[in-house]
Amino acid sequence: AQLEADIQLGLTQDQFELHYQPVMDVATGRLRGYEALIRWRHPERGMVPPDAFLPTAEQSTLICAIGRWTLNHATRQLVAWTEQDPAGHADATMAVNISGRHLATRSLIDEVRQALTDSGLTPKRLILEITETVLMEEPAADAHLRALRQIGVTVSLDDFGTGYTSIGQLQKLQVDTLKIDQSFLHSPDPGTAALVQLMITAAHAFGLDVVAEGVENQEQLDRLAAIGCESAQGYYLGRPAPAPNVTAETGPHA
Ligand code: G
Ligand code: G
Ligand code: MN
Ligand code: NA
Repeated sequence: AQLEADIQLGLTQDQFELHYQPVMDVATGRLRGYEALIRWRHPERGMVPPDAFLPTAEQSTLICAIGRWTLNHATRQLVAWTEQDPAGHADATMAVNISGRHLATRSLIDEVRQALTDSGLTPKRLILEITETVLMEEPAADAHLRALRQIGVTVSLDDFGTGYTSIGQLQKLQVDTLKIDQSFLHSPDPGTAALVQLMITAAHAFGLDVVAEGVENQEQLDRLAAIGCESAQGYYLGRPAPAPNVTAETGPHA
């Protein structure tokens, strides 16, 4: 309860901030967009990572307040970058993580519409990341994602491969993009490469784009290029960073 009260206070006192991690085009090395990742700059505890407060926030409607805050800030930030550097950001996207509890609320649809109107961002440049588990377990997910896609926003299936979605189900889900979980790039098991190849082939067959997560070196990037994965994200391509340090030129640095 103390943590909940602290989060509530943090929201009113503007203690949260977003860090942005670039998503790069594998074939060209160019910027495709960013994922917004929340951080809590706590007055006494310093920078608090999301794993330390999101589980508590998810136990109440606090997670919806955090979600609204993130949507509003991330959309405005992308529009600001686009105004500063139109050439580098013309079609750049902004991905925002949406929790299951927030997706379950019908009001999310109006909140997304409002964030788009307030920021002036083109709907398709906003990507909502939904985890595979939420999509399978939240009864309202399908209908709400359908309504969100009707607005024109892009939906991405996050952490793919860690849950129980079968490849065949991809065909019926309300998603545009698949994010392959970073565990697949980091596995020492040689069979994993074939599995990644299979996921990418299936995703393409169903008309989905693919983002590989957790790229930490050039070999991983080369392998993704060879199997036709269009986008990649990871420390090798750029770490999550606060807004002032992000530019369209963010690129590989070993
Ligand atoms: O950097 P990393 O530690 O940022 O993120 C850890 C986890 O927190 C990830 O699973 C990510 O999806 C989640 N996360 C980060 N920011 C947000 C956010 O704004 N909302 C939600 N619901 N999850 C987030
Ligand atoms: O939303 P999602 O669960 O995908 O959150 C992404 C998480 O992965 C964040 O915590 C982010 O900081 C982290 N991350 C991003 N790139 C890398 C990477 O290359 N390696 C590792 N180990 N973690 C990463
Ligand atoms: Mn994510
Ligand atoms: Na993920």
